[in-house]
Amino acid sequence: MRVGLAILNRNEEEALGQILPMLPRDSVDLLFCVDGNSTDRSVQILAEHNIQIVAQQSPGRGEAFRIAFEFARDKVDALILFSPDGNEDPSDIPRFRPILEDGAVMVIASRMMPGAFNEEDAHWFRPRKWANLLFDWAAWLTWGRGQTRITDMINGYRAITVGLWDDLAPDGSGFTIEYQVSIRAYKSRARVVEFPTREGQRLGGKSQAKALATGTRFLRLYWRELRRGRSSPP
Ligand SMILES: Nc1nc2c(ncn2[C@@H]2O[C@H](COP(=O)(O)OP(=O)(O)OP(=O)(O)O)[C@@H](O)[C@H]2O)c(=O)[nH]1
Ligand SMILES: [Mg+2]
Repeated sequence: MRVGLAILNRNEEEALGQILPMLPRDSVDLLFCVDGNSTDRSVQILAEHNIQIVAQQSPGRGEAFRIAFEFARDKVDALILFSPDGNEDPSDIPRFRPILEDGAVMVIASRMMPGAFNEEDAHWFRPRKWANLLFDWAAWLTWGRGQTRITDMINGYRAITVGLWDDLAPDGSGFTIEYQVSIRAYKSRARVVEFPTREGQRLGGKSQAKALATGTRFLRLYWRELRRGRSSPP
């Protein structure tokens, strides 16, 4: 099985320099970065590390996912999506392949299952984690009953086969893309497997996910998927 690694980056110059040397390059068959029009030194740093850059014209993570699959579809069988901002542990990258080779069509690094660590676990107030739990349970109760519950439906750190991506045809924008892919995976009863990960702290740079606006978009997406039912694509 050919597995590619797609780095999704927008203005992460501070983290990139630390994270890129830690990538286990030998464990993947293709490595590239979808850059969302960074205005900092990201592109130079990526080039210094010999990483191919695929340009992204319109903004948002949904668009970045679609560009990554378009670029890689005839080169690999599955793509690992990776954010280089310090949240995701590069030493997890080799863990995806054996699970894919075992037949999973989506593999998620979960910050929510037993043995995992969420960046908010160090505090008592965990608004993002609680919102995540709410969205996870709502989707499972609506579409997932009878299937193994996905504990971290919104995490970006995951591998998806090209076949599943095409079946689900996700059109979500921005930060809703992961939730939409996870919901549609339930709808099509796809084989999703998770493993526990440790979420790190952001290494500089700025968050691009505004909590309230993102939460509202998640609610809208949930409603849209509910109205859509189980049509094809799901
Ligand atoms: N290619 C591309 N990458 C993006 C875009 N928007 C965000 N990203 C990247 O996606 C990753 C996740 O975005 P973040 O802003 O860190 O969102 P988050 O992880 O929910 O928030 P933090 O807790 O602040 O880390 C980062 O590596 C960003 O650089 C975009 O429009 N295009
Ligand atoms: Mg982040």
